[in-house]
Amino acid sequence: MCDFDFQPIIDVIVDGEGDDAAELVQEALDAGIPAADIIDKALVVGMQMVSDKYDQKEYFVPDLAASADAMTEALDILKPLLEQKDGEDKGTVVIGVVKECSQEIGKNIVAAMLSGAGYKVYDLGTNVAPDTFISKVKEVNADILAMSNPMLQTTKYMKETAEKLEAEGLRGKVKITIGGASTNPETAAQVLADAWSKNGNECIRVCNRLMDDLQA
Ligand code: B12
Repeated sequence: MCDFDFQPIIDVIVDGEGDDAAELVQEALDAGIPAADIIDKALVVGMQMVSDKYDQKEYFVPDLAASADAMTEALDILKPLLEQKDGEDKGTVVIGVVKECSQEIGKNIVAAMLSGAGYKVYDLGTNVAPDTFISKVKEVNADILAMSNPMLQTTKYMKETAEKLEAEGLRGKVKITIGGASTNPETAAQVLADAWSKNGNECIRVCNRLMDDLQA
């Protein structure tokens, strides 16, 4: 099973061929490949190649959009599998992409994986203003606020949100975790978040640790 050839899936993501992506992903599932492996070893790899081509000015925004559409078609098949719960109720997470950003694929993966890991997830979508994050956190009594930040220029909104949470007196009750292409572990400190993770699997481990901290 580990010698499964992910290259055809990588290629259709790079070429932005959605129908083919959906078909090949279904074939991988039928061959017994776990959804998380298809994401990590094919979809994310393909998207990184797309990103490199964009950096090298070989691809432009319409190419990014075509690859993103292909990825979305593939994820439509995988999401229900990621979301299958293991029965536990681990905590409540509010998640969204920060203000002025509409890039949501990474956030969608993380939201689905957290849901599958037993978290109750409220997904606010994209372009979420700091006040919108705060009202949802209050409304659902969230344990964790998870912000996705694909673009460097929107980093400031995570800090603004953390400061507003502090001003509401909620900082002791609500942990903040962040991620996205334009973040790293240092960004977490910079925007007053408690944690950063690279991907959905790490985010699950981080949220489990944050829940332990809250309950300590
Ligand atoms: C596809 C794409 C788009 C698509 C998005 C479609 C969609 N429906 O989401 C479209 C075409 C719309 C787009 C538009 C733009 N994009 Co764009 N885009 C990308 C690209 C190539 C891939 C993003 C992606 O989906 N990756 C696949 C997913 C699975 O990976 P991911 O997002 O990184 O998510 C993973 C982790 O980061 C993490 N994660 C993500 N969120 C969270 C949240 C939490 C809480 C945690 C813990 C973890 C986590 O887990 C995920 C799963 O592993 C990236 C390059 C890149 N390296 O990411 C550029 C990129 C993000 N885009 C970029 C830019 C510049 C733009 C535009 C400004 C281009 C333009 N001139 O118009 C616009 C901005 C539009 C806007 N205001 O939002 C830049 C940002 C640069 C910067 N440093 O600020 C990047 C980095 C490209 C580059 N190399 O320069 N883009």
